[in-house]
Amino acid sequence: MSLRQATVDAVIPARDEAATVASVVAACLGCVHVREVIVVDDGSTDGTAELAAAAGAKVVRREWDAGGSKALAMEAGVEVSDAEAILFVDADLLGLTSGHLDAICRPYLDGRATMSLGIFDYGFWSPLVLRFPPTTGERIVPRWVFDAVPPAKREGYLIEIMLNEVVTEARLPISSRVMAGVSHRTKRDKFGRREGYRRTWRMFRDLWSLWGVCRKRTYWFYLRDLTIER
Ligand SMILES: Nc1nc2c(ncn2[C@@H]2O[C@H](COP(=O)(O)OP(=O)(O)OP(=O)(O)O)[C@@H](O)[C@H]2O)c(=O)[nH]1
Ligand SMILES: [Mg+2]
Repeated sequence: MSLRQATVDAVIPARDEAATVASVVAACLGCVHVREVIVVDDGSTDGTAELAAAAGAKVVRREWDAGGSKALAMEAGVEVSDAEAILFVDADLLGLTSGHLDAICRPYLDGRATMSLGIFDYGFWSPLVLRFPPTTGERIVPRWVFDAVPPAKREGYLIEIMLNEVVTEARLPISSRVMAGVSHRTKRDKFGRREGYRRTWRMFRDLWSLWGVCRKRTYWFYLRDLTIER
């Protein structure tokens, strides 16, 4: 019996993820804590929305935003949900099972963590990666945490850092674990070598731009308030 009787919806931002979206939706639907699975697509041209709907997700389309944005897709998903907590999951995961998501949700529902995370399986390097500032897309937070990120800071790939900041600045407990066997299709897999590296570089450049914007103490609070679970 969980301490918190919170409703949880899964929100999956997806842009051209036809190869993996159905299996990710299935994993979310199988998570014992998840009520509804919401896929937010903007402008996919590969049938992502149709595959997600066929797999049992509610699909939200943001076709008016030609550029697309992971953060704005997450925002649109939160807006159509009235759940007390949101389990964010990327649509490009390989090897994800419902059990991984159950394990992410549990510390939140037991009241042991305000934010609970799943990290890719990096094998030998996982213990190190678990202690990096997390940029993972797999995390559960109460909706107030998402709402506390100012709209001006809901930008592309930076959103995860902003969620970290809300939780750490409030000195709230965080839980993290390795999702054994889970990886994702990288940008090279999706777009080919050249375009893949270009997009990865752009993402890291955006993340690097936060240097000097985010307070360094946030990372210290993160480490201090972190519990690593199996
Ligand atoms: N709806 C929507 N989803 C997006 C957009 N950009 C990224 N996503 C989704 O957000 C999730 C994470 O995006 P990725 O591009 O895989 O980012 P990443 O995993 O952090 O980066 P890599 O390590 O380079 O793969 C995936 O499910 C994407 O489909 C977007 O513009 N719109
Ligand atoms: Mg990815």
